[in-house]
Amino acid sequence: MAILPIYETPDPVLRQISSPVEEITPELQTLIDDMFATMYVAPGIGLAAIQVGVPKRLLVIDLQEPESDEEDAEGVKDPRVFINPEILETSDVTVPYNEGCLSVPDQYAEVLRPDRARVRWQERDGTVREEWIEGLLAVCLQHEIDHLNGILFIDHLSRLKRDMIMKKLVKARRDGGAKKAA
Ligand code: GNR
Ligand code: NI
Repeated sequence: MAILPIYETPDPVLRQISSPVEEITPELQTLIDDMFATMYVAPGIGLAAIQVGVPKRLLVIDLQEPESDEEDAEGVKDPRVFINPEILETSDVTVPYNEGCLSVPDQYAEVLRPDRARVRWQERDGTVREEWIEGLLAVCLQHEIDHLNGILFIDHLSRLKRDMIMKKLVKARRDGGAKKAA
């Protein structure tokens, strides 16, 4: 399994609108495996294909993954695959959640989103499913579906907050890709 490089804002790749998956091929299965490997190493709880440069309507989520690439006492892995996900309906109730994004590294801000969403998608074997989704899965799924539409969580913030995050990102990079240097 390959660990793929993750694109970061302001790379225009992240602004592409992803295209529907037409056929579930062995290559797509490999991409899914690579996306999980990449997400676990990052680490993150979700990853959209466009974040690794593939403009397809495909995303993976594992809410059980806190900060390690191994199973631990916190629980076992719960890998979920969403192919061609569509939000059919959302509740009128919105909840704030302090979001982060692997494509906006180390920056966090509260985003308001509907607390429940009725979603239709295909599993990795092609099975079509439709369910009301809630809680952290609803937050994460809406964040990932935004990626498929070229939207980042910072787009939901005020211009002032977004500019502050972009400035901090530039500064963090200038101060030496701290993560790798440290
Ligand atoms: O790892 C991630 N954590 C997260 C936290 C709150 C809301 C959304 C997310 S998704 C993010 C990984 C990512 O960037 N997915 O696109
Ligand atoms: Ni993200």
